[in-house]
Amino acid sequence: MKMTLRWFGSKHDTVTLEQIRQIPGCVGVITTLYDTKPGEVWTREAIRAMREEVEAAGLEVSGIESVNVHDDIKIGLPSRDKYIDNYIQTLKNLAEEGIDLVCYNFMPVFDWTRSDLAKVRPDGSTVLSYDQEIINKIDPEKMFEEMDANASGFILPGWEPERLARVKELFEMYKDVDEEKLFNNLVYFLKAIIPTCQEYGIKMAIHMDDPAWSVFNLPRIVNTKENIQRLLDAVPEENNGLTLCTGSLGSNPDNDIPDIIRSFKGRIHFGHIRNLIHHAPGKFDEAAHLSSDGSLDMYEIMKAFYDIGMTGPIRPDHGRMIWGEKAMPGYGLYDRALGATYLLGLWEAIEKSTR
Ligand code: DNO
Repeated sequence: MKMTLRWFGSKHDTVTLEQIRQIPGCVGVITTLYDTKPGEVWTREAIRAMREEVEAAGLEVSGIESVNVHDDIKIGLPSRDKYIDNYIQTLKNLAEEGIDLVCYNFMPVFDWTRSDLAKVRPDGSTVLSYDQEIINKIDPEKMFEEMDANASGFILPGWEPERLARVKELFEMYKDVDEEKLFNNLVYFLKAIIPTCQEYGIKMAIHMDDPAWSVFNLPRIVNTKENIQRLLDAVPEENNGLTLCTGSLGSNPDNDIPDIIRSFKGRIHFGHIRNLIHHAPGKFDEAAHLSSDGSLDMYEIMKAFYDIGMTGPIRPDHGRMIWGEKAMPGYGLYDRALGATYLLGLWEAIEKSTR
């Protein structure tokens, strides 16, 4: 296991590489070219500049989150082949710069969704939170504006403004895409890219749906043990793997996360580790990483990662906003640094007690 932190690049992140370098045990960043749009080819030069900046700070680029997938691929339009070719070229360029892990998602229209980006916890920290009853009252076309208005001026990952302008059109375009079609389009995409991934040694790691159910009646297909298994079976090459996100899967209490981790040994290339508190079905707040602060058992989760021999990167996912920090919701330094240290502590204890 390798401890990493997500970093959005010096132009977009309040957290610096120098700060990340001082989190004990953190060896790399998971980053992206935040200014690129889905469907574009990432140039070697831009990738190299990013890699060199990270390496100059004494860290490595442990993976990309995300190379976003163009909607035409998710919808299955004839133009998808052009965008798949571009995606393949980006993968080759990344591999040639020594980057071999790519996280992506296949959620239509919206990426991760929350009803509140700064819910106040009893200790005065603020967290991301979700309440289906609130979401039900929001006009889906207004969802971008809601998220944007609450983002404290930051561009949220997956909520880039150019999508905002097209939200009506996007809903229209996805009108006939049900779960079956979306699944087939995902398989089509993977079958097209996997030969390149095999040749260049790239691990693709799909992110789970967040939350783990359909939002605004849009189809969602990566959120239970069964549908993940189906996806892994449909494209059985190891390069077709997962970003195991505990917060996304854990939004549905029926998902047994340690069991899911153990079941997909060899296919989990990346881990997002986060805790949350369930209040009622469809209603949860994010929490500190510490098990006792939320509903997930972090010891059991880390133990499962340990037992499958996880060698890939993991990162503390969304942190609370604490100590007066002003940062992108979920992505401040302080609570994620606490999370990294706690998770590394669990790992050390598990390792030493197992030996
Ligand atoms: C939110 C993130 C997601 C994730 C994408 C992966 O904080 O977990 O935006 O990066 O879904 O493509």
